[in-house]
Amino acid sequence: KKSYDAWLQYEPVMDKSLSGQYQQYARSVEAMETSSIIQSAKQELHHAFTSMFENTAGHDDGAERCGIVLTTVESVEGPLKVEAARLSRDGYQIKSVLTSEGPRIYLIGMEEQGVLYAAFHLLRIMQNGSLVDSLNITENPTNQLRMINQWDNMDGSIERGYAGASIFYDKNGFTGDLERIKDYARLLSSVGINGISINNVNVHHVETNLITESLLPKVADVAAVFRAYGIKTYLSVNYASPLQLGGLSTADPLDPGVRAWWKEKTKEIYQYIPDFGGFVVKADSEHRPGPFTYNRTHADGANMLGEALEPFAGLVFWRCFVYNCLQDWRDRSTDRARAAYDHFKPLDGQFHSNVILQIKNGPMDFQVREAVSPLFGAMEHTNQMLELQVTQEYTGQQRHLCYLVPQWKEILDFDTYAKGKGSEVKRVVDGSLYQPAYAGITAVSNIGNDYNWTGHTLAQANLYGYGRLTWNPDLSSEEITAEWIARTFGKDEVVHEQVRSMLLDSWSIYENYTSPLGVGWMVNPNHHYGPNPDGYEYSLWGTYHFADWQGIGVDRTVASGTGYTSQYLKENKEMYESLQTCPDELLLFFHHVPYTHELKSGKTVIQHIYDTHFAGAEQAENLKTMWEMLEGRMDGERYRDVLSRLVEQAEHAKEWRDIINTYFYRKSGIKDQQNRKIY
Ligand code: BDP
Repeated sequence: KKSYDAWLQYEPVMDKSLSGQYQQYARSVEAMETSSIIQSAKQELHHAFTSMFENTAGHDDGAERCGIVLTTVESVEGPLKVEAARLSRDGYQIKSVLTSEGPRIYLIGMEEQGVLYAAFHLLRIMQNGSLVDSLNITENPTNQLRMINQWDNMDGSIERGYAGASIFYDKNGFTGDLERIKDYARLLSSVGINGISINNVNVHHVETNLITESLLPKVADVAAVFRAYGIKTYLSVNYASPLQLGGLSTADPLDPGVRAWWKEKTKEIYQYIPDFGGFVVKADSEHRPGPFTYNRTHADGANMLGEALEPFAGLVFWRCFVYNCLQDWRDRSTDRARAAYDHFKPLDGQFHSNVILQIKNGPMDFQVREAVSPLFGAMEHTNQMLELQVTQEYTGQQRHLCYLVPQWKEILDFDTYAKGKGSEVKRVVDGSLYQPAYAGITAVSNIGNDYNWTGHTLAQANLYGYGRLTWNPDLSSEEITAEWIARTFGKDEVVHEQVRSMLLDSWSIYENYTSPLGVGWMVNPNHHYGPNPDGYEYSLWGTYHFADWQGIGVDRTVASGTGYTSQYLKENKEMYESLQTCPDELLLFFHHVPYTHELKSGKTVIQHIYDTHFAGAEQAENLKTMWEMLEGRMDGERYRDVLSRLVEQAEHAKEWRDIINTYFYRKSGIKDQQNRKIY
């Protein structure tokens, strides 16, 4: 099925002259090395060429001394070698060369994974129908760690998963379907992902056993599949493992017995998986155990694991999503948005060199709109990693179209001013600002065992775009979108134009009919789908918007609120602190204002709410109409799948519109200037 192949569609090349040119190369694929990664590259090329050309491509190594040559810098000779020496670890070159024996394309990787990336890149060029006879490409990834986090549970469910069950687990064991996992590895590797953690950050009783001899052989099988695609395997671990698995009476990170236990355990893991990546840890958050139980800091906890992993060059991803979810907001002296910074900033410089702090993009929780976490750039002596959410928990759960690349671009381009102007988040996490030992980007995956991976077929674009941005955060939303459409749907210009504008507008459309002006939430408790102005499981007092009859918003200023703005550096602090300079879209994130407060747009807050909600519901309806114009321009399966979701979205957008508008009308008593229907 086309939806299963996602963006790895290798359509027959119809253009005779292009096809002729490609086949000159495709008829022989020669590899200078044998290794599982190089095999994967060859396999992918072979698979692609078989479906692109009528005459199956030749595949005999060395049969003809022309065609495509796969090689690492080490094995390449002459001038090619000298030039390739500028590559970084995962970098590669693609070079078309006319030799005495005929034309050749060299795919040269600094290491093997670079060769694989080069193969995927060459195929991308061919999918796009571009010429390949004078290629001269050098690519180095901007980010060193380009990760994905599965939130899969061993019972087969996926925390915040909206695309079926897990492809890894079922009934508290492994599915054993390594073919499916391999196809996932192909998708990930094709966009440059090089690390994956394969279980939920909430590590329950069963998953705690993943690091025991009963399950490690299975983890090793999965790791072998990913290894062949240049992807390292990581596990989320339970901080309290020494209690559950080791029979110890404590998990105190300073207890010698506990430390010895983790060292032994880690050694054991590496016996099964010699290139194991390391641990992801959620501690002291939402009922997970952690070092606070023992009056220890998060540096104590993380460093204990860091030391255990160090002999094997493993890493610890220690999550900064630490807050007191039981906090009662009658006490306004604390603010959830402050929590990560308050906990971690004082620990700067205390973390082991292989510990990386994994920081969610915002200080709250993956809302449709929130401020960027002030922790970025605030810890000069600590490895930092950005955590995004590809799975659409608060952004429509893959039932609504919400293309997140434009949101991620804003986050990456946000200037922290940590070292003056030009200290964007992307420069913090690519390591260029402070030169930390490790840095990068990670994200929660949006895939499951649905035949199209992501439930909503167009949500494939989020996974694609995420990967591309981790490779190169300077790619524009437009470039990424155009690539994805061409690779997924081919060259039809009408499809291209419609899908492009649908995707690029979808985030703002979703924002329009959901929670306004950065206030966030307003969703149903627990599952977080659909409108509920006061719902949220961790707040007994309505969600965090403090709406009453006079006004709305969270006062996070130093002057009169929680003081959260003080966590930013001067430029941003001043911008957010003042009502005059705080951007409209984050107004209610930073300020509590009367409904009649006038925005920079000239509208009052209440009128803005009404207008955006009416507009958003109309825009959602329009997405459906736009898609309907594509009937007959693609396979029926993908057409119908997307259509059915857009129908649902249009309906639910109206529900959002009515519930939100009515809520604020009843609170404020202020009428819509245009007298539209509010219930
Ligand atoms: C929230 C999710 C929750 C996750 C948590 C986390 O609602 O399911 O466990 O984040 O990131 O967004 O740990």
